Amino acid sequence: MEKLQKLSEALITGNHILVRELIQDCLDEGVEAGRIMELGLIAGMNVVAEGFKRNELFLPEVMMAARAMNTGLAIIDPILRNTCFKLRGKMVLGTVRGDLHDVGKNIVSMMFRGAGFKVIDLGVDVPEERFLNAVKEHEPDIVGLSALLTTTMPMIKLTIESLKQANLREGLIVMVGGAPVTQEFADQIGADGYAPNAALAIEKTQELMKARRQAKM
Ligand code: B1M
Repeated sequence: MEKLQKLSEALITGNHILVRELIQDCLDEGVEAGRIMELGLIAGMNVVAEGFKRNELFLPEVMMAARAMNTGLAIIDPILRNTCFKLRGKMVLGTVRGDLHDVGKNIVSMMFRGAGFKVIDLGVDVPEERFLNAVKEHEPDIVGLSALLTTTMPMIKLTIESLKQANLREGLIVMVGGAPVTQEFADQIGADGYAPNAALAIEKTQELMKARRQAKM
């Protein structure tokens, strides 16, 4: 528990080398990867997000913290990936056009993988055409759209409209999320599901997939 606290602190100060070392220490001591992520990495990133909101932290500090977060996620990801073997579904995921935030999207990606989904992660600043091409190529069950800026939220709507225009929307589950996204917005733009965090996104997706299967019977 003390190590997880230190890990949070290392993340908040953007010390990615210490983050790597502390994660390794925790793993060596047998701390579960999910706990390292929740109580060390996500807990630290939440403090950073709150500090930025209150003007106590500034962009360079936030960028260093985000780099430390992504260093940590890269270590935890392969471990969580190996915890589940049954393929539950396939998801094409990305942060929409104009938006470079990837910490939350990376957590969603990792947790879905850990829950047994194959995730095709398109990265950040993903234009509509790339989502369309990925849907054609991979034929996923789910498309996941993440946005962190109020100015890029409309890109979620445009991506859904592009899917419709290309006749690719039917049969797909579109999940949306990101700090400014709400259930109300999701309803307005015709998404199937919204979740405020990665764990609830998995729950909601599974609920929607179950409802689809039952509707087909
Ligand atoms: Co930016 N930024 N940022 N930023 N940044 C915000 C979003 C902001 C709210 C900060 C603020 O002013 N209070 C603000 C947006 C304001 C607005 O739109 N109204 C903002 C701004 C303004 C900007 C810039 C414009 C700043 C500038 O340049 N002047 C710029 C934009 C760049 C661009 O994208 N074009 C910018 C840049 C950056 C950094 C590069 C410094 C860095 C990003 C680094 C990176 O991602 N690699 C950064 C960061 C880190 C933040 C804050 C501080 C933290 C975001 C984060 O990582 N949160 C953020 C403040 C905040 O959110 N309170 C802020 C932690 C993460 C775990 O949470 O991403 O919400 P989150 O993900 C959660 C859920 O939302 C959900 O699950 C995740 C995990 O549980 N979720 C989904 C996410 N996607 C989902 C998808 C789903 C389901 C759930 O289904 C598919």
